[in-house]
Amino acid sequence: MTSPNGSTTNLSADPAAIRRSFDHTWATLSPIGRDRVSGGYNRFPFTAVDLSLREWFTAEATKRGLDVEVDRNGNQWAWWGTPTSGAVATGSHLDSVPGGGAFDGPLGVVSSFLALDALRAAGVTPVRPLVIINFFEEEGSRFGLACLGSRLMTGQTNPDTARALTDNDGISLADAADAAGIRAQDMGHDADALAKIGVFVELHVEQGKNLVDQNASVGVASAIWPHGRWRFTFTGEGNHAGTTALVDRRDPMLPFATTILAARSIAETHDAVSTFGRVRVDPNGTNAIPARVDAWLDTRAADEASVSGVVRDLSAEASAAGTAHGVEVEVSQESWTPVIDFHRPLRDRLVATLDTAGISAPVLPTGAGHDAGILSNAVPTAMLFVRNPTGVSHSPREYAEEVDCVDGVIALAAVLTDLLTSPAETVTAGQ
Ligand code: HGY
Ligand code: MN
Ligand code: MN
Repeated sequence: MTSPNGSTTNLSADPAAIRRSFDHTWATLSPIGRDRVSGGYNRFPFTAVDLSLREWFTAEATKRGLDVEVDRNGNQWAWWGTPTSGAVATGSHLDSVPGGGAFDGPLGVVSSFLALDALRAAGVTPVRPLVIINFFEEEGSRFGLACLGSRLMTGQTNPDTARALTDNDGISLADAADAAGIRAQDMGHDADALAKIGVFVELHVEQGKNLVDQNASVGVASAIWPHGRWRFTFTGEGNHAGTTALVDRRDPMLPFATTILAARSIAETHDAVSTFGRVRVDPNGTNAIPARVDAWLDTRAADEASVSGVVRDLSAEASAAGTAHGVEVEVSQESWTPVIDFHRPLRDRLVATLDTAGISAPVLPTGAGHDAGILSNAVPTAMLFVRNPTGVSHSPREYAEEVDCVDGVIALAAVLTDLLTSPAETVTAGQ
């Protein structure tokens, strides 16, 4: 294979060997955090499951002779070569949404280790180090803010705000991190860590069906849709479900019900998607009219104006419904990610490298957020997608065909080979 820079590398990846190694590696990871009944995954940061995931990551790295370190924010780094500036970084995350699928995140981490194996089998001699990163709390499932590990590292989240984030049991990130051995007081912008990264490439299962529609096993990301999370709080009056006349009620569930239905119709008008997937009812008793309802809106669209339009119109609708029922409504933004356009020269380089390797990879946008998107504010980043036959994600039904996963490893290995054997100026500038 001849890379765009003209260096030839016989990345004679052996699909059968990769498949065997994939099966073995996947089998060691799969049981961790898996619900025996639903088959879904509950992998949340700074929990016993997370500790097992971190131990798995360290074991995979150690058996490959990689040096593992944990950065000030709790992200794990596995180094092939001496940590210096301008390294080629890859990896993804191991945490999940509640009841999530097996591939979202872990496919990128497993593929990174196997791509490293393929490079070594092909005798690739890197001119710079490779590092595999496991970012923590990418899903924001425990503390409510997605891509927390990469946001902290790049300074996109105030560390004091982050440390005060709490989970459903009221445990703060600071306390959970300290209990897990990560010094919460050290969390924050990590210029030293960022300086070590010349370029970051993340492989991820596609969360959609573009690759199915284009009959391709691997794709390259062009952009991430702007998206965010808003908390809608409906405050009424708790009371007895059996003795309170309808006219005397200030039931927050009613304006919330109006708001859920409006979220769908308003999303349609703005050509967006909106979801209320998480609700907290206080006191959540069958025979008690709720005092308060907290609900989280996740809304996304191809452009930022559409997302803002959804939030603006839905907030107005929620307030009007609240007034009609004597319920106070408060809307607060909890996270926001502007549109991410991936580094064009690097993206085109990946497409060219894959083409040279005989892999025709379409370029496609995604509505899903990723650490690569957050990091793109600080270093050139790119993403590879692996075909998802059903497009389903954030569900136990999420899966990818093994043959496509092997293609993903081969594609990642080809891309890493090019980036690891190219002159520095072509990598850090992504030229
Ligand atoms: O929510 C997302 O888009 C990502 O899976 N964290
Ligand atoms: Mn996800
Ligand atoms: Mn993910």
